[in-house]
Amino acid sequence: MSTTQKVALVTGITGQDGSYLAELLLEKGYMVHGVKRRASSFNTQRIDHIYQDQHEVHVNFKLHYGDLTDSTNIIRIIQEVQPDEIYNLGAMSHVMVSFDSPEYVANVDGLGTLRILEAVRLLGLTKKTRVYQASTSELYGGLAENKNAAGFYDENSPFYPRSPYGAAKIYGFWITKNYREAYNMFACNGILFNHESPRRGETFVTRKITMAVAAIAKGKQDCLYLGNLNSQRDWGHAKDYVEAMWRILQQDVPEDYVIATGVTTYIRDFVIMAFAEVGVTLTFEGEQENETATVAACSNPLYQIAIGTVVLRVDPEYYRPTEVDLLIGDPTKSKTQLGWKPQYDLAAMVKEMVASDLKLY
Ligand code: NDP
Ligand code: GDR
Repeated sequence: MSTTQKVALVTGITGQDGSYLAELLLEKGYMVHGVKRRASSFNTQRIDHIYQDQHEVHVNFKLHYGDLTDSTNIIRIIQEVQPDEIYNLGAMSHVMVSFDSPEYVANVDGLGTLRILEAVRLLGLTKKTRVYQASTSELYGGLAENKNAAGFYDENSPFYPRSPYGAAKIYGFWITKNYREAYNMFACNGILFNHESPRRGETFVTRKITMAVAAIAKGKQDCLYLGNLNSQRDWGHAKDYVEAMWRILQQDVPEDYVIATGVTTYIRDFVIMAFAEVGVTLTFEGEQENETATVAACSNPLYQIAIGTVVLRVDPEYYRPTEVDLLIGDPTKSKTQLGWKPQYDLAAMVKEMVASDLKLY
C-alpha cells in the first residue's frame, strides 16, 4: 500500500449502493474497508466479484464484521482503519418494514449515525476523517406545500417525515449537521432521491416489478400484486448516485446536497414501461383497491402472454399507514457545485433492470 493511498470505510457495503460505491472507490485507487453483518447465510452476493483473498500481496479491499447498533465495534473498526473518508450507508432501508420495527430502525438508522460521528470524535479523528451520511428524500414526506416555487424539493425545503424510517433518518441528518457545526467536522448529508439498479433489493417496488415482468414473460409467475400505484417517485440510477456521494466528500467546504433527476413518474407508469420491455402493452381498469392491469397486446414472439390475461392486481396489504405521495428533487446545486452529471435516464434504467432479470430466469 502506498503512503498516499486514500482509505475509505463503507458501512452497508453489502447493499445496493455499498457495492457500486466500493467499485467506484477501488477504480479510484482507494483502500476500501467495508462493514458487513454476520448472517446465517451468505449476504455478500453484490460484492463477491470484488472480494480479494486477504493472503494476496496488494490487498485493496477488506471486510470487517460489524453492526451499527454496537458502539464498541464501530469504535474498534474506525480506530483500526483510520479512514480518510467514511460513507455511512448502513441502514434498515425499507420504509414499509420500518412500521413493523420502529425501535430497531431508530437504533440503526438514527443512533447508528451518532455512533459513527462520536467514534470519529472520541478517536481524535475530526481533522482527518470526512463523513458522508446517507440522508433521503423521505425526510420531505411529499407534502405539496413544502415544495419550492418551481415545484421541487431542494436543500432549503422543510422536512416532514411520514414513517419511522423517515423519523430515524431525520435524526441522522441533524446529528450530522450538528457535528459539522459543533466540532468543525467535514460531515455532509447527501439527500438522495430514490435510486435503483439491477442490484436493487427485491422488495422495493421497481425491482419487484422488473422481476415479476421477467417471471411472467418466462411463464414462471402469473400475477404481480402491488400496493399504491398512484404515488410518484423521482428515480435515478444507483451507479450515478454513488458518484455524487464521492464528489460530496471531495469539496473544499462540507455542505448538504440534493441528488435527484428532477423528473417524477407514477408507479403505474413504471409498470407500463417495464412490461413494454417484453413487448406487452397493458390496459388498466378499476380504481384503487380494485385496479387491475390486463394484457392488451404482446408483440414479442418470444413470450407467449395471452391477450386478456390479468398480470397485475392491487393488494391493499401493501398500502402504508402514511404514504409519501410525491417526490421530485431539484438537482441544481449538485450539478453546479459538484459538477455531477447522471448518465442514465429512467428509460435506460428500466431497460437494464428488465434485461438483467430476464437473464436471472
Ligand atoms: P440496502 O437496503 O440495499 O443496503 C443497506 C445496507 O445496510 C446493507 O448492506 C445492510 O446489510 C446494511 N445494514 C442493515 N442493517 C445494518 C446494521 N444494523 N448494521 C450495519 N449494517 C446494516 O440500501 P441501499 O443500498 O439502497 O441504500 C444505502 C443507504 O442509502 C441506506 O442508508 C438508505 O437508507 C439510504 N438511501 C437509499 C436510497 C435509495 O433509493 N436506494 C435513497 C436515499 C437514501 P445486509 O446486507 O446484511 O442487510
Ligand atoms: P420508497 O421505495 O418507499 O420510496 O423508499 P419503495 O420502492 O419501497 O416504494 C416506492 C413507492 O411504491 C409504492 N408501492 C410499493 N412499494 C413496495 N416496496 N412494494 C409494493 O408492492 C408497492 N406497491 C406500491 C410505495 O407505497 C411507495 O409509494 C426508497 C428506499 O430505498 C428508502 O431507503 C429511500 O430512503 C427512499 O427510497 C428514497
